[in-house]
Amino acid sequence: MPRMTTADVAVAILRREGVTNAFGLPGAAINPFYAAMRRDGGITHTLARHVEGASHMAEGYTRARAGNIGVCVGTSGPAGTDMITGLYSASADSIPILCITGQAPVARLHKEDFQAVDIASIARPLTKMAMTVLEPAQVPGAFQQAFHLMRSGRPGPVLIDLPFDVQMAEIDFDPDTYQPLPVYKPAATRAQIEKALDMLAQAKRPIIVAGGGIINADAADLLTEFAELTGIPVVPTLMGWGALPDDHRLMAGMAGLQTAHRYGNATVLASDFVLGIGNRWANRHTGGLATYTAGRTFVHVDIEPTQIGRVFAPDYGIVSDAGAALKLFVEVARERKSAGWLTDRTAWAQECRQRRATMQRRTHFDNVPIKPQRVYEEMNRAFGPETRYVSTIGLSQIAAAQFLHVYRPRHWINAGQAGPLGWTTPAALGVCVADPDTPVVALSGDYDFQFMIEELAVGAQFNLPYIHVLVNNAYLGLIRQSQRGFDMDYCVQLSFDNVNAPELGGYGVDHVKVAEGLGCKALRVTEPGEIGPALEEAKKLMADYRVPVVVEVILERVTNVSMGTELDNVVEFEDLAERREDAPTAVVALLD
Ligand SMILES: Cc1ncc(C[n+]2csc(CCOP(=O)(O)OP(=O)(O)O)c2C)c(N)n1
Ligand SMILES: [Mg+2]
Repeated sequence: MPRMTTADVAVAILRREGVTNAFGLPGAAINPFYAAMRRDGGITHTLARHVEGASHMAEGYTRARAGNIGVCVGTSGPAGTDMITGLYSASADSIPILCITGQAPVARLHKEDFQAVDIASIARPLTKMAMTVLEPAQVPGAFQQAFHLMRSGRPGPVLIDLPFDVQMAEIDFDPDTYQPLPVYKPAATRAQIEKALDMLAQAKRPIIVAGGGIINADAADLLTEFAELTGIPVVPTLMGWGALPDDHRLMAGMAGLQTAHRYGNATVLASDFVLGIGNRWANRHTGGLATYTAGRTFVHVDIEPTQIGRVFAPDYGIVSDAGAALKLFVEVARERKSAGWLTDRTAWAQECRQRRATMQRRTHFDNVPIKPQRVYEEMNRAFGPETRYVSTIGLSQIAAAQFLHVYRPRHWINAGQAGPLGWTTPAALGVCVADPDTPVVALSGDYDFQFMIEELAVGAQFNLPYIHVLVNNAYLGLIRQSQRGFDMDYCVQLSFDNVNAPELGGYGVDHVKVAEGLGCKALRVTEPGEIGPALEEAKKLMADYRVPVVVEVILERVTNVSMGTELDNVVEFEDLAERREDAPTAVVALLD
């Protein structure tokens, strides 16, 4: 039996569980683990500039490809606390990441040792398991259990905290006979699916609400097949966006208070039946529940039993992995179709499509300073369906969801529930590591960009090229807009006269200089006609230099973005599209 340090055991298990990449930064308390990674040589390590950045890189890495599990590594004390935001964001969005921290020696944990913090207790509410491993012989089991839990049921993160002496201790372990534990995923029964389809058959105006669980289950194709078989329009949630291509005839638009389409909300309100699959009725999707649920029958399918009924009681709940449920939905629907039992939904689907063709927001503005809507129009022109978008939060992200087009699963990568400012840059880098062959376009407001700007150096050092569209309004824009309710504009200004860059005219930080200082390329545009050429130039720079390329667009300082408190009272602040030229990149042509 091979005898090895538990650090070597941990790395051997990571390898056998399929890990090829890690994001992090070393410190004294995690050096034995780094030594083991070095000895093994099979894990590519990306050195973050901030440990929170490493945790978001791990998230981006997981989110980019089915089956990926991002690993982030840090030392004891502040490294673990820095990664807490990543654990929160990952758990909130059902994303598995494995966070490994060093720790003070076991015998000194209670002595207020240098950088000894009870990280497992801090991480516990945000993880499926958080464990300080006190016995060296428990290390194999801890890692085996970690992978089992991350992949089973509702996916989510795990933290394993390894005291220095535990990492150094030797145990007997045979890597060759190590076997990952079976993964548990509940599956719907045929009787449950038949009952759901019976209920659906009673409906006149049904829709499918497609959540991120479909993406996690890698079941977008099954969703598309089911929608096509039954002819039922699909409303993706923000986490499910891309499960059905935006140009699909059954794509009915997103619904919600912010990241939503006018036609998406109108279709939800017109519906009488909602089949939710792998979704969690997020409050920014539903708005007020009275409006959302009135006059509608709900069937809810989710992998996590306690999610059924959490937000409101559905008429029928099914505990199932989205993929397993959809497989049966397709099977039974196909049988019913050949038996001639399926209701023809053509008229209802056409009605939804008509709404899509008539309820668009205007994007074409020629104003200087630039209006944000125009940026997304130009992005739609410049970036094809293969593009993976990465964004976090703010007016920038809300407008992106309203105006951009997403055609494939995992091509809208967003910290949906937690929305931690600063997430975009490191998450985009994690996506680049996971899939270097697909173009990545990140989108940030100026504040999100400034939060973790140092991570750009990681992209420059490790040659992780992507385009970062930075929409600069010199404001905490979303919070400025929400402060209208308090009749104030307080602590939300990012503008100042930069003594080194008077040409910025009070827009504050010189992002171009900072990005260049970090080893990236950067362009700035101030006129709408310059956006398209700048995006093309960015593609060239990215190919030539293999580093992140920032395209900063100087926006008008105040643009309010459509939002509201109920699905039926989203406030519009701009003219709506009336002619094709008002929304020239809309997928469904505006009816003249
Ligand atoms: C860590 C953190 N703190 C505060 C917030 C609240 N918040 C949400 S959006 C926002 C302003 C974002 O400004 P910016 O990135 O410039 O985007 P804009 O809304 O201007 O497009 C703030 C402060 C948050 N989401 N995360
Ligand atoms: Mg801003």
